[in-house]
Amino acid sequence: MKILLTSMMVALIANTPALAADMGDMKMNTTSSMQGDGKSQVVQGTGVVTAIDPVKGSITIAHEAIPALKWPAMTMRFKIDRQLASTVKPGQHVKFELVANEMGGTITKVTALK
Ligand SMILES: [Cu+2]
Repeated sequence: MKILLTSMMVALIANTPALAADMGDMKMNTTSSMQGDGKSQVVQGTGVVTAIDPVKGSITIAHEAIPALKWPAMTMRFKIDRQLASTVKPGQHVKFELVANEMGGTITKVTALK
């Protein structure tokens, strides 16, 4: 499983210069937030939007593994600002920034990928 994930990530990085740059940012963000209170962490990830609830202000994303949080790939719901939620649609592959904590997380940035 670990070997599979690692080789997937290597393949992704090799094929996607932009993603490689994002991974670098993620490491820097992780380092700086670990010097803070340790309760929340800003990380970046990618995934596919599976549902949006603008009324509740939630978005469900089938996200890829987030090594900084030791999260495997999974589908989960996050909080999101309603206006931000309106910028993406279910089915879109997105890049996102997440403020993660023990209770889940809040999406603070989300951008559709081509
Ligand atoms: Cu998750």
